[in-house]
Amino acid sequence: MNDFDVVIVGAGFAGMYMLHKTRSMGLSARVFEAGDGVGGTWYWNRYPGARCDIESMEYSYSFSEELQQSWKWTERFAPQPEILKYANHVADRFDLRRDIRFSTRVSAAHFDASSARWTVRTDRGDVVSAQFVIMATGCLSSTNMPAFPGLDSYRGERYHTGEWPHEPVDFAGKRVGVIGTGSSAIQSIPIIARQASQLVVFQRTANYSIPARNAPLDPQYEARIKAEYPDFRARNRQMQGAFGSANPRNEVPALTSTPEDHRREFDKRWERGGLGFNGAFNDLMINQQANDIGRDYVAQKIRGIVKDPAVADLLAPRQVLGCKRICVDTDYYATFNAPHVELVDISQGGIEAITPTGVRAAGRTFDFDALVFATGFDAMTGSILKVDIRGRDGLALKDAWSAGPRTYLGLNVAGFPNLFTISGPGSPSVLTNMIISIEQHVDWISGCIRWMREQGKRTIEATVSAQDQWVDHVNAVAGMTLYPTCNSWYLGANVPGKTRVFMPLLGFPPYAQTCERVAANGYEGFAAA
Ligand code: N01
Repeated sequence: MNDFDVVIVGAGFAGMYMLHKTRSMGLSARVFEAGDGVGGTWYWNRYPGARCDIESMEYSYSFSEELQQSWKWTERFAPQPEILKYANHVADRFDLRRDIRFSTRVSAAHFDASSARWTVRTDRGDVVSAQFVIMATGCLSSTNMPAFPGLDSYRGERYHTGEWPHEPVDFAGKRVGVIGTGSSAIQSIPIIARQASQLVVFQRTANYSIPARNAPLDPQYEARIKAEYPDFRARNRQMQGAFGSANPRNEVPALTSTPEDHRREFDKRWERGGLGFNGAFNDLMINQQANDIGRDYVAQKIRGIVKDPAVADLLAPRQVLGCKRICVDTDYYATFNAPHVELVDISQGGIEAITPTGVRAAGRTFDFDALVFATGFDAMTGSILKVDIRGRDGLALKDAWSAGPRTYLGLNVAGFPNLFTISGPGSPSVLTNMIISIEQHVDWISGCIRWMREQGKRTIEATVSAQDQWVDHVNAVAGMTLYPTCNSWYLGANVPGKTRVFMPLLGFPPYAQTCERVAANGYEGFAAA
């Protein structure tokens, strides 16, 4: 059996930086990656129109000044192929591939208390031992394919946005159905519509989408950022979501502002485009009445774009603005003005069945040449729980999490020594610029391992009481907001049977400070032996 200091599961942005960091500490590491290349979510999500909703100058590693100075983004919001190219560039630049086993999925990780080591098994028969196991499995990497009746009977082409083929898919002249209206659907629908002869979109819940206003990256802006990149990064780390310091939240409540103020601020942000729309007022996520003002603004915008009032009405979201992650699009709403594009409301009956030739829904039957499932992910816990993880006394992680994920700091689970989760549930993760959260976690885990070596400790694990308090804290923070009011994937509500728990923690800066304090106090809340 091969012995390593560290086994890392996944070679997305988290796994790559973790590998780089462990190597720089002189530790031996092995990464296992299910795909045949690096990039994680950007390796799998190759659907038409896939691009990041965080601006390019921010959605990249900050740990290497040489890297951030030398890489050139071409657009304000980077498209998936360019982000994948960047991931490959990083892998080459830091010579990462030699420690990554591609096309290999970790199937099990079991802890042995007597040796204080993990035994890790893969679907290709590898059995390796490691002191530390680090789950760098990504938050949105386990696709959600609902068990629609008749799914397997379908005879046409079938795609899931989260597992898109590597070869381009040609929809020219085809009748296409898209199920779902989340970010993936909203990005791909306008492009599919340009090719397809007929496009039918099945919508269960109308979503909020803000124009991206994507454009070639302004060279002057790029030069300005690069002239002070470390300061720019530092400012962004002070933001709630670790991004967007150039367009911060307007620290004024909507409730005490006038209708003219509302229009001016929302107009400004709608014109600027992107996720900053949600920062128009500081009470949007904590006060329903304030949020209603934002909701009505978006509905009125949709009515201005979509010509058929009945379609515009269907597209106008009802739930709290920002409760589900808002989408960022190019021409999404306008696509429904095309005569060959139809929106079908399935909010009442859902998809009744998939048939051999298409879909039955809303009391009608539809025939398609191709069906696109844009039905999202088993977020945050899906990929972790796919691995048979057993901690002390054979405790299975899926049992420890049977009532929803429980972690301390989103980094470790009581009873699972030396197992770390990068951007795990209970950490800010998906509510932030993921790469910055990843860096913060990797740096913290590395510091912890270094401390253990210095102190001669073999194991570290969260205490049950620290974990209980942390879970209560994450819930209490979410409970002060409107986030828990809708069926979002943040709550696991998109996956039938998944326990409804708000999984990410709001607020990057206080979280990062807490992690620093915990470390400075000798890893407070952890037991090390
Ligand atoms: O997935 P989603 P996504 N019957 O879960 C519908 C990130 N991302 O892949 O809302 C019928 O948002 C579901 O309906 P409902 C980003 O963080 C980022 O689009 O549950 N419909 C919904 O409309 C994003 O939030 C980018 O009622 C069903 C859709 O499928 C996250 O990934 C781009 C159904 C799923 O939407 C997930 O986005 C893309 C059923 N049984 C993704 N089950 C960027 O821009 C589900 N649906 C960086």
